[in-house]
Amino acid sequence: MIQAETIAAIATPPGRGGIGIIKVSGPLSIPIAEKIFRRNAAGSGSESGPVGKLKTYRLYYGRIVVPDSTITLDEVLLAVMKAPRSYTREDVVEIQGHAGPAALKSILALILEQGARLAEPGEFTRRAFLNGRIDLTQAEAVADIINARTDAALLVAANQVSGRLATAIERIKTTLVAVLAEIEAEIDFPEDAQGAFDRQRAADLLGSRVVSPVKDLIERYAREHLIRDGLRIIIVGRPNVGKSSLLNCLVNKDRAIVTATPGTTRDLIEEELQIQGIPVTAIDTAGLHVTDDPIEKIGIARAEERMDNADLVLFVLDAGGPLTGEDFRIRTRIADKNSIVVLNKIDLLNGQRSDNAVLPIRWQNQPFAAVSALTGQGIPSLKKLIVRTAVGEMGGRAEHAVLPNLRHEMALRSCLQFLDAVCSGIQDDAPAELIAMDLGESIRWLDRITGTEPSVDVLDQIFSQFCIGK
Ligand SMILES: Nc1nc2c(ncn2[C@@H]2O[C@H](COP(=O)(O)OP(=O)(O)OP(=O)(O)O)[C@@H](O)[C@H]2O)c(=O)[nH]1
Ligand SMILES: [Mg+2]
Repeated sequence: MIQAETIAAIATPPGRGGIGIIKVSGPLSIPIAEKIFRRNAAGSGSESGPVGKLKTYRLYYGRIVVPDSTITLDEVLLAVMKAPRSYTREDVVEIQGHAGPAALKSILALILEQGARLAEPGEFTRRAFLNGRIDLTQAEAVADIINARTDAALLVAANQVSGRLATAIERIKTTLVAVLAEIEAEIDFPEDAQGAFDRQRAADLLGSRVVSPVKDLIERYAREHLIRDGLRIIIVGRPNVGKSSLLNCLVNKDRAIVTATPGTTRDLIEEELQIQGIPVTAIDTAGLHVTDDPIEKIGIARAEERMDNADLVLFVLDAGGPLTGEDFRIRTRIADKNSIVVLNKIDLLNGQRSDNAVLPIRWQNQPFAAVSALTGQGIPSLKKLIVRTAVGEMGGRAEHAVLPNLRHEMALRSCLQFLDAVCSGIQDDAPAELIAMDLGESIRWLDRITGTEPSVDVLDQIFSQFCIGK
C-alpha cells in the first residue's frame, strides 16, 4: 500500500547542533533529491550522475542547491534508501545538514516547494506500519524508545520494537485459532468430525495456553507499567516541615530554596529522578495552611490541584515538634489518596523518642518512613517504600521485556471476557455455534493489539503521540 504523497520533515530536535537530519519518504523523494543535490563542491567542474543511480545505504557528500540558480543552501551528506528496504518501505532520502534554526528549515522549504508535503507527527512510522514492515505494538514501541526516561524503560521498549509482545500475542492466538477450527469442523461436518472437538481437551488447552498467559500479561501491566509510564509523587505538608529539603535530598541536588522561614516555597517545583529503574517525577509544593497571603494562596491552590492526579502523596511531618491542627487537616484532605507518612527531621530526636511515637496510633497502619532530609538518614528506605507502595513487589521486571501498555491491557481484558464465556460455554455444553462466536470475538481482540484491521481512530490516536519526523 505505497502512499501517493511524498512527505518530508526535520527529524532532529530544533535548536543548534552539529548536524540535523531531514527525512523525505515517498515516490517523489528521489526525483526531488535529483533536482536539489549536487555531488561536487561549489564552483568545481561537472555535475555527477543523477541521484537515482546512487547506491542505496551509502552516504554521499555534496551540496543542496536551489534549482536553476547559483545558490547553495548547505553542504550536506545525503543517503538514499530505496523501497522496500527502508524505514517506511518507500523510497527514502535522508539529508544531513548543519543544524541551525535557519539552515534545516530552508532545505525543508525547498523540498516542500518541489512537491513534498510536511509530514504529520509519527507519519513515517505510520507508513512503516501501513506498508506492513512492523505491527502496531512495534510502532508503539518506537514512541516508547523516544520517550524512555530510564534504562529499564528503554530495555522494555527496545524488546518490544523487535516484536516480543507481538510474538507472545501470536502464540496465544495460534491456540485459539486451532480450537476454533476444530469447533467449526464439527459445526460444518457434524458426521465426519465426530469427536474432532473434544470439549475437555479444548478447555484444558485454553486454560493453560490462552487464559493464563492473557492473565499474566494483564497482571504484568498492573505491576510494571510504571517502568514505562513513570510515577508522579507529590510532597505535601504544612509550612517548614522540610518538603523542599526532602525534594533536594531525593534528587540529590540543591534544587528548591530552603530557609527557616515558613512559606518559602510558593510555586510547584518539579524534578525527575529514578528509583529502581522507574522514572519518577517529584513535585514540591507550598506548605498547606490557612493564610491571607495572596501569593501563598495561589501556590496552595496549585498544590491541591496537582494532588489529585499524583500517583502517590508524601505527607511530611516535623519530628522536631508536636503534631498540629494543620497536620490533622492535611491528613483528612489526603485520606483517600495513596500516601506515605514521612516523619522528617528525626536527627532532632537525638534518640530520645522512638521514631513514630509522635504519631497517633491509627496513623501507624499506613506506609511510614522516618527520615532526615538534613543528614540523608532513612532516604534509601523511603525510596524503596515509594516503589513498594506504588507498585507492590516487582518481579523480574525488565528482563521479561514484554510489557503491555494501557491500550493492550484493555484489549486483553475484553479478550478475557470472551474467553470466560467460551470456557463456561464448554462446561455447560452450550451449542458449538455460540462457543465459536465467542472464540471469534476473543481472537478479534487480540488482533486489535497487533493491528490486523485497525480503525483510523485508533491509528490517529497512537501516531499523534509521536513527534514530527518519526
Ligand atoms: N534538623 C533538621 N532540619 C531540617 C530538616 N529538613 C529541613 N530542615 C530545616 O527546616 C527548615 C525548613 O525547610 P524547608 O525544606 O524549606 O521546608 P518546607 O516544608 O519546604 O517549607 P515551606 O516551603 O516554607 O513550606 C529549614 O531551616 C531546613 O534547614 C531535617 O531533616 N533536620
Ligand atoms: Mg519549601
